[in-house]
Amino acid sequence: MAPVKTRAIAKGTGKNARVAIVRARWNDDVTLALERAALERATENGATVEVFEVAGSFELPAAVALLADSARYDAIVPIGCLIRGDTPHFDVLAHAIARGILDLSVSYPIAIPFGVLTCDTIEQAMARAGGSEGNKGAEFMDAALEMVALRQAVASKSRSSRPRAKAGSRSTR
Ligand code: DLZ
Repeated sequence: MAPVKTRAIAKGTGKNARVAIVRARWNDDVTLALERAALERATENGATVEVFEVAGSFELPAAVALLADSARYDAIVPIGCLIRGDTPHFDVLAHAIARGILDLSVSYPIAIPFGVLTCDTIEQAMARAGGSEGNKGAEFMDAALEMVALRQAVASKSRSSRPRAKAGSRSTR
């Protein structure tokens, strides 16, 4: 039998998803443009969105954890932009933030994409925030909504494959 291929997301799958965007203010021009595209994509898909701000990308994992603990959201999209400077600061931050967000994404039952641009120059960042390379903010939101859809698909498959209790039988739990 031919294998069945299923893509997790179809247009509109994010309908009714509750989404938080948390944006770092460092490199404001870039992060505001990313936020705009993410917001647009979420509303196009019927999600409801709340937007939060933090100072810099380093604060993003802590903010995501706080929002995740509230249990109010199906997806939390952190948005930041790191630009390489003259010191090793960029590498330290980039690795710590990526690790922090990865750990959260596998610890909470919530969609948490990696929404931080790591660029050598501001020009590279602007190119990815609505310039020649598109707007990664929309892609971050697509990734989040796709994970929400995947979670919903897995939950409904588990429900439908669970054996039903016989009438009159009592649960042992
Ligand atoms: C300090 C700093 C530097 C040098 N560069 C950036 C950057 O390119 N992008 C960014 O989002 N944040 C930067 N920050 C700020 C840190 O993320 C953080 O806000 C501060 O170290 C305070 O914790």
